[in-house]
Amino acid sequence: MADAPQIVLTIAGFDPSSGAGVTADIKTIAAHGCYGVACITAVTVQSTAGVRRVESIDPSLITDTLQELAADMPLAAVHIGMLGSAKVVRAVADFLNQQRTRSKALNIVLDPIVKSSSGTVLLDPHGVQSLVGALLPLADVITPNIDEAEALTGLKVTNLEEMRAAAGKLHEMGAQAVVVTGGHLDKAIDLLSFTTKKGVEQEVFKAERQRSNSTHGTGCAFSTAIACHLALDRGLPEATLLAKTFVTAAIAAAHPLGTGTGPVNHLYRMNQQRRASASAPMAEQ
Ligand code: PXL
Repeated sequence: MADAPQIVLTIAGFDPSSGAGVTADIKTIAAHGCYGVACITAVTVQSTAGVRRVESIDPSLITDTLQELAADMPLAAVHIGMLGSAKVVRAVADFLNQQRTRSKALNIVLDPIVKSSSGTVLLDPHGVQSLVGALLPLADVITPNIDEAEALTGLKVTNLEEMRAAAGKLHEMGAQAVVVTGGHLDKAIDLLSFTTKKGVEQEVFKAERQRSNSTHGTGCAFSTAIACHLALDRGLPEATLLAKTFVTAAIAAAHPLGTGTGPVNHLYRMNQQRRASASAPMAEQ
């Protein structure tokens, strides 16, 4: 029998269009050969056309779900997406503190989601404060886009120099490693910044910006892919590079779905495999 897959838990909101949120994350996790489990933090009413409504989940339901899963399966990595409120942030932080005392090996990736791309608030200001105080120091890596880097630091972030400064401030605030994603800039620049014994090291990842209307869920796909690579024992620079490659390919292979910003194609590798097996000669009976 093949080796058991690494288990990756995503703690995130539900987007019924499956471009972002837990259902999208499960696709990303499956695409990386891991087994995905999920804890829903909020339910949204949305489509590719935008977010219409957001309802939080009772924090005690979240705590019970997390305890149930962690008691049942060894978690190799946890991905944290939309949280919604300070109460939910605290429930997740309490769970992760408890898990970290049990297993130092748990990889934690925090995507500090504050707003949807259409501007709906997905974490209130009190929640942002709690996230900075309780979750940011627990995470192995946080993956803010430039708007989130601005919201967390209070700094203006519009170019690579300002991304470097924001990452530096996030380290001062307690972040061990940061990837600031700048997909909206002219060049799609991501900055990985991490602390070593020698001090802060920074690596820049550049790609041509893709002109595409299928970018719904890029942040979730990127941060979840990093969680999968860490679960598979890859280092952070390699995980970042591979996650960026995954998202670029998922945008390029996306089908135009919906009337608004379409979802990326998380499962593009399945189509590649299907095409490859369709063109392979049949085995002789
Ligand atoms: O893309 C950010 C995001 C994450 N998670 C959920 C969302 C959104 C954006 O709308 O709805 C559940």
